[in-house]
Amino acid sequence: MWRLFAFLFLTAALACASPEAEQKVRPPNILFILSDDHAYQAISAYDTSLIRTPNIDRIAKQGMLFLNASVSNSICAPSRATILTGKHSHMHGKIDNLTPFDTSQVTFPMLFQEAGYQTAMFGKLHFGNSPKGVDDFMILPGQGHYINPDFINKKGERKQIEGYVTDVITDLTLDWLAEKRNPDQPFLMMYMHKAPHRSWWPRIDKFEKYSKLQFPEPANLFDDYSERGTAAKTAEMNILDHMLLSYDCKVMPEAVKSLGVIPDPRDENFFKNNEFYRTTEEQRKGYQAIVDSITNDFVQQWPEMDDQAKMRWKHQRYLQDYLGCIESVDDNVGRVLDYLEAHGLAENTIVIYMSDQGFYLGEHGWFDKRFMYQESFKTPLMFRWPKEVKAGLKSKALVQNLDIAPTLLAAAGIDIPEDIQGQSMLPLLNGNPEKWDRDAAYYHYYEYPAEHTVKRHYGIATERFKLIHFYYDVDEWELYDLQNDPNEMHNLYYDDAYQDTIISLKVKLAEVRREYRDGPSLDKKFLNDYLKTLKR
Ligand code: SGN
Ligand code: CA
Repeated sequence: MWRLFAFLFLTAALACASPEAEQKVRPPNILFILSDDHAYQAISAYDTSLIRTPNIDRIAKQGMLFLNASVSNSICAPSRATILTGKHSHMHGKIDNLTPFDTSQVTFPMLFQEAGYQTAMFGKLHFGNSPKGVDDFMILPGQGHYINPDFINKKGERKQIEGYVTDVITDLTLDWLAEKRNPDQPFLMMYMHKAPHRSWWPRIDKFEKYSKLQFPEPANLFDDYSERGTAAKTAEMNILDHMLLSYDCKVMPEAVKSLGVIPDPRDENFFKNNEFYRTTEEQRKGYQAIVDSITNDFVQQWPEMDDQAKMRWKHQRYLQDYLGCIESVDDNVGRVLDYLEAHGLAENTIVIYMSDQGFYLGEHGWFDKRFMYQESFKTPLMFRWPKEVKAGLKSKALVQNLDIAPTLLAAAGIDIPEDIQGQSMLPLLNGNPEKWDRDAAYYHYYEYPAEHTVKRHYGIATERFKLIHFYYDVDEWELYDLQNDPNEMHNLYYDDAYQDTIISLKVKLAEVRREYRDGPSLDKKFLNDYLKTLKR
């Protein structure tokens, strides 16, 4: 509370001083934009081969683009808990999507609220409980829906809003900025999209447009996992084998059955389980016409296709819907950026765009995330603050989602709690990269046994190498040389030429686990086993 008084006092005092002086000390506003499962391969600031995202790119061009940002656990709710607390999963306890988030913990919006910020959150949180530290919120229940979504407000009421989820979340955000924002207070806006999460339903016009487009394939679409361990071989996220024809690819279930394909329950209940049942009559007509044309194409082509052609057909269908969702995200980000500009707010508002993790768009033959391999370990991240950060910067630093909270707190001049494990990225943003000392990013994934069957693993990534240990029902190590093998196709763990590298990486891994207090490294048995692996 004292901070609020200090801030109000300062503002009042400065009202008598020059406008420049006020500009100088006024804490920045924060617009934190989070998307769900947005692969960096689908942002043109990173990669122009799949889609143009001119609005998201604006943030990068006018600020700093992080080329090696990663998450500490590549799955939705754990990553969000890490963003909000600045801690690794084992410290905040939300190790997977199922464990409830312990709301007695401090999250950064609470600290902003206490410091005198006006705070709000709109969109997907996915904690199973309501956010703390926000004056206003409208959140999607659980994963939420794309079409005519329901929202939960601060009073706990549930309200359905007609429209497409990405547009609706943006409308709520813009309405709040226009009608509820108090110009005498700085604001923290958490603007959090559901898109482009599975099952990838674009708005009707984008669905139509993208269903007619074709996209390039990644070099390793047909990865057979022969040079990697058990985990990659047993994961159930292969586009050919595990992507569903109705639920995901939007072929009418009768057509799937008529061709003798055994339907998954999610396919059988296409209408009940999917977004279709939420449409108004008019929306239904629009979607149905496109679903019918997809179904016709399927019926004509599928019987003649071999497995390779089926993989290609499903991959195209997948990208069409996924990228159609992204175009709406980009348009809507543009609406909010325009609002900031039109209202003189752009200069002193920090805008962050990131995803809760990356995603496979066919690399290794996959969709989904979870693995520590590049496409899901890395996440898009860009940061704009015209008043303090130069335009057009790029950083290769090994920043992680746990650095968001301390960075924003530092930027706002709010004390960073001592138990936060992330580091402020301000030195990088201010052009002092020598003050950034992380040389290995730590990762730990837990959600197994579970959907997609990605085995538990932890590891470290340096600028050049990645060392991963899969455990629980296996005990396997993998090493990748990111310079010589950027697509991570060859596990080098058993290669004699890399044994010294492995030892130094294992020492680093033990150090990092100790520093972050990740349980087993402090355990005697673990240390003994660990020393044995060094002597292997
Ligand atoms: C759902 C999806 C999964 C996805 C998880 C986690 N299946 O369960 O494919 O991995 O969410 O996603 S679905 O049949 O319900 O679409 S996360 O972003 O929430 O972590
Ligand atoms: Ca996600």
